[in-house]
Amino acid sequence: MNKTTLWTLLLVVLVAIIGGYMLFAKQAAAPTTETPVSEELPPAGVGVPSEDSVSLVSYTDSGFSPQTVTVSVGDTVRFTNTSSTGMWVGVDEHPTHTEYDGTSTKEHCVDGSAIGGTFDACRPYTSGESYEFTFTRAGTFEYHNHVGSSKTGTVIVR
Ligand SMILES: [Cu+2]
Repeated sequence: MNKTTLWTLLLVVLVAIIGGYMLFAKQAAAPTTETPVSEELPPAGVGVPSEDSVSLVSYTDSGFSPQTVTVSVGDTVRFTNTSSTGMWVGVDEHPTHTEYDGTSTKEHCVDGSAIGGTFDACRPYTSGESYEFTFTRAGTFEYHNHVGSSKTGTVIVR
């Protein structure tokens, strides 16, 4: 083996090493360009916080449960009738329902819903129906079932 053959062999080995390295580097670099895409996928849980601002109250034959809920201004309370009777959620005082905004049932109930955003369902909800109200003012609001006024509850808005 002469000197020229040795140098040629060395050059071939060197080219093979560099070529192999470049090929490997290209493959190794590929996943890093795809990583940001997979990190953009998780926002699947983004809808969870808005679901947290809805408090659930169920109305059974023994009354409202839980009896007292505490929420923040802007939060919604969903009252679901799971009883065998009607559920007309209305802010105290029975029967006028004035303690949320000063207006009475005769003033704010029009065709089965409250105008002006007061805390009054304005009609009996049947079993399985839900009445939702979003509290826009702070305070302690006692309420009752207008068609079964011995059943009461309290919403504290902070
Ligand atoms: Cu009432």
